[in-house]
Amino acid sequence: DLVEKLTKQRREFNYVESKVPTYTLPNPLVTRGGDLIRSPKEWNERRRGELLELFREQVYGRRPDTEYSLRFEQTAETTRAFDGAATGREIKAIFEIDDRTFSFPFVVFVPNNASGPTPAVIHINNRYFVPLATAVEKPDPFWPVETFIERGYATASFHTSHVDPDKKDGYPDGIRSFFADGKPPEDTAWRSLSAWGWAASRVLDHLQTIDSIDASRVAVSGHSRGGKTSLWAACEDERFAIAYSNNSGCGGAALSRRAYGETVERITTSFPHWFCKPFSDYAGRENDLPVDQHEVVALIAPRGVYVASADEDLWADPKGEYASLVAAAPVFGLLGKDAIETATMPPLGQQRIKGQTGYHIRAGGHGLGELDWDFFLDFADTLLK
Ligand code: GTR
Repeated sequence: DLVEKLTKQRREFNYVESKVPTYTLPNPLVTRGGDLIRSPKEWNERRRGELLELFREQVYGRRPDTEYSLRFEQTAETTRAFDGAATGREIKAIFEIDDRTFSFPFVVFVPNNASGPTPAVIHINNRYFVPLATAVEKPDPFWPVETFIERGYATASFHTSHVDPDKKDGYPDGIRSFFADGKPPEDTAWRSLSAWGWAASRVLDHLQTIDSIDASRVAVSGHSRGGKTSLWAACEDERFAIAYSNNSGCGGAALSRRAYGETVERITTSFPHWFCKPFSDYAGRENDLPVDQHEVVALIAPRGVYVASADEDLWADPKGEYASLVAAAPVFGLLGKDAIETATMPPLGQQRIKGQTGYHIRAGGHGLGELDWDFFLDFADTLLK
């Protein structure tokens, strides 16, 4: 079966549930000093900031506070996309620090016939850039623009590597190096995942200038490394109303302590540019992490979080992805919101939604397609419409 096959392929990784180590998750509602958080006020004033700092220092790195200017330049437009249903624009985000500039392109679509400002989804595309012309001509299940429009959503997307190249030695060409004026990154400085999430926030800056979009109803989404990014983007930027994390696995929704499928050791070795240096120190000793990934979900509370898995994508640990969503429920509860608390996963191909959180596990392998989007938009409808 699948577990046997995968175990043979990747002998050093665990795919057997009974071999998951025993662990205790850190309680998101207990401070580092051991105090129990009892009110929304205490959460906001004492715990949320502390947790955010822990993730910056230990996992994703700290963003720079260097001042920059940002302007948006339109490079292409079509007002009649999809038989007149949408207007599409290609935009260049141009950053300036002193006399240096950096830019990345993104594409935005807004429905033409909406009765008022619409919600929107910003999709972090880790695979490729979809220029305006391609988006109009060729349906793409990875970013199904027409589906968004039909369902009354505006949408925008950019390609991660245009912001920070997705490779070990890509630093000199990315936004991080631009901010550091070419100096090498400090151990606890931001890495690519955080840089991509930051870029999603800059796209949101642009959406805030569009009258036909309601910027208080914007979701951020991503698949796999993009799904790790969408979660962290929503932790760092509280303007995002929902984070959708698809097949995000290790360093995304999956609990690090389960060490099932991809591990901290493997991910920090294969992708040293994704996480800040301290995260790699937890290789093989996940139990020592002061945080775990359920607390990323908790940091997004009381806003919406949607997690999706695929049953053959064991590398991403579907059980661990679901478990972190459930383990964050007490924080939603403290903040007066409902969230999924059921310990057992929903049946294959069925969606579970409760209040601010939603989940599905689809049949098949690692990927993002129409079914995932349909389920996600059903969830988004409950919170944004
Ligand atoms: C894999 C990586 C995963 C996931 C995936 C992807 O190689 O191990 O963590 O990010 O790539 O982004 O598709």
